[in-house]
This record gives sequence, C-alpha cells and structure tokens, in this order.
Amino acid sequence: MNQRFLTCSASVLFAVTVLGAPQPASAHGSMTTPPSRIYYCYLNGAENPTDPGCIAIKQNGGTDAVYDWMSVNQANANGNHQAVVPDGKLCSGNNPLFTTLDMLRSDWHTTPITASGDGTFQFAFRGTAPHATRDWIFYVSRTGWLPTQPLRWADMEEFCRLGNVALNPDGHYYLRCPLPAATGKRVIYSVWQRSDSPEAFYTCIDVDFGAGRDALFANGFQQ
Ligand SMILES: [Cu+2]
Repeated sequence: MNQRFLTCSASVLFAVTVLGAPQPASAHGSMTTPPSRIYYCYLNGAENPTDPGCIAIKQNGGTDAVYDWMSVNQANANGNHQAVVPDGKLCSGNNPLFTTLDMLRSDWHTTPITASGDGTFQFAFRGTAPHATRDWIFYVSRTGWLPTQPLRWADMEEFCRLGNVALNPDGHYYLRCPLPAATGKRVIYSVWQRSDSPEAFYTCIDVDFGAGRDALFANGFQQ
C-alpha cells in the first residue's frame, strides 16, 4: 500500500491503530475567517442551534455533519474538482454526510467582508493537521446568482489561486487574496487540493460585500 495515496481518514486510522491513542476526527480543516457555512453552525452550537440555517441542518441531517465540520472532502479529487463535485453539490463537496449544506435557502448566516486598504483580505483556514498543498483556489458567486438557486460551477468566478502555504504554529493557514469588486451577499467557495495525496477539501463561505469597494471609494473612502 502506497502511503502517499492514503486519504486523511486512513492516516488517522493508521495513527490510532499504531499509537493506540484516541485521535479526534479532526485532521483536515475548514475556513474559520470568515467562517464556512458548516463551521459557522459548529460555532452556533451543534445541539441547540439558534440560527435558522443551522437549525435546518440539524433537522434535516442531525448533528453528525456539524461535529465533523473539518471533513468536507473528496478523497480522490486530484485536481478534477468539477468532475467529482457536480453542479448543485458544491457546498457539500458531493460528500453524502454534508448534503444539508446544499439546501437552497435565502437565510444562511452571512459574514461581512471588506478588503483592507491594499484591496486584499486575509482568509484563515483552520488545519487540524498539516498537509502539503498543491493549490488553494477561491471563487465568488457571480452577480445575480441567488442562494435559492443551485450553485453551479458556471456561477463561480475564480479570483485567487495560491500554492503551498505553511501551517502557522497557531493551527491556521493564512491565505491572503485580492478581493473581487463584488457587492451584496455572495458565496465564496474555496478548494484545497493536497499535493501529498489526491484528497481535496471544499468550503462554502456566506459573505456580504455590502456596497463593495467601488462604492466606498466613490464616497471618499481613503486607503
Ligand atoms: Cu486532513
């Protein structure tokens, strides 16, 4: 068996077997700044959520998905994301545990997002175990797309692509990207493709660009 192609789950199982120590099922990750849809619901409380979208996740799929917020993955993506994640399944990564993330709702909690003076934003992705990275890819939903419509690849515009980033000692990957000149509520979609295995991870992040950068500058905003 070639360990290079073990999925993360298999690696954890291997560690449990060999070391005999309990390991959390938390060896992958998700976006925490801004929080991904699933991580937001974890913060909201798996057992007693108060947010309408998080309540719906619990009612339609129980709490397992929320507790496993770091595992929205495809084990054999190998860069072929559009092949392994069909339209309408982007937020779940086409992973059956997370189908509730694909629900068509207008009330997913959104987090305001604003670029810093240089037009960039520093995303934070909590990686509970380090993996070497092939690439990080960021997309934003197009103008006019509504969250009550299935999210399709054709609705997504790539705005950032980064290579390998070292895991910060605090357990996060910090990912600085130029933000698109978007307005209003959008979905930002991130793809994390490992280079040490074909496994990839997906996150939907519900954000609100508000009036957008262009409006800020038009109103005299100073960098
Ligand atoms: Cu992992």
